[in-house]
Amino acid sequence: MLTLHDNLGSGNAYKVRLILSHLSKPFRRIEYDVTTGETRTPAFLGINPNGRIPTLVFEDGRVLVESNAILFYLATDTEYLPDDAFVRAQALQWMFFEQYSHESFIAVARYWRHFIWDEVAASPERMQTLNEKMEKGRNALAVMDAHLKDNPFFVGSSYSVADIALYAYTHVADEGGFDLTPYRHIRDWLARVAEQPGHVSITKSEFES
Ligand SMILES: N[C@@H](CCC(=O)N[C@@H](CS)C(=O)NCC(=O)O)C(=O)O
Repeated sequence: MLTLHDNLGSGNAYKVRLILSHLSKPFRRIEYDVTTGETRTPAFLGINPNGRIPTLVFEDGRVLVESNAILFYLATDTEYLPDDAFVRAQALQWMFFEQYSHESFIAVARYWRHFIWDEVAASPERMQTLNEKMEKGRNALAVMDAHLKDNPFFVGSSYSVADIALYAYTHVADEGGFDLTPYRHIRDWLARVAEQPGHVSITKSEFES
């Protein structure tokens, strides 16, 4: 069985739980507290030298890290990865966008506000950085909203790994202080994603071993 080194608060790890649920693939879950360095122990660094979850371990011992690489692998030969090479590359385009222009601002703002707020609020430098991240996060939301004005999903006309990657932190962006009210097309898309068969919430841990 697959083993997911996981954290229930993490959007990156949620991407993996979500596609596994869509695919009805059972997995074992091991929870780590990412606020106390549990992914930085020698034992965990032996599995993922980068010290981060999600980390997926296959039955034969192979290890795959980086949420969007895991999504890409698990979606291969399924309806969640487009067949057409150009559309598949467009899915990757949005997944790279997610990691560089979205997750680094929206996920980090959420982590700071929702998980380690006292530490951040006590530091004027971090509060300044937070404001900068909020502005860049709003830029990413504007790019997404403009795309979704004319498209039901991020690539092609159906739900794919690109939507899973972008849904993970967008649907909890309010926990990072982002108000989604102005982004009507994003809100409609969030509702469409939540209607997909096999959808689970970010905190659902039914596969826990
Ligand atoms: N680019 C990576 C980011 C993974 C990541 O930042 N994981 C965080 C939780 S969301 C983590 O493990 N943090 C613990 C640490 O850095 O010690 C991915 O997409 O999987």
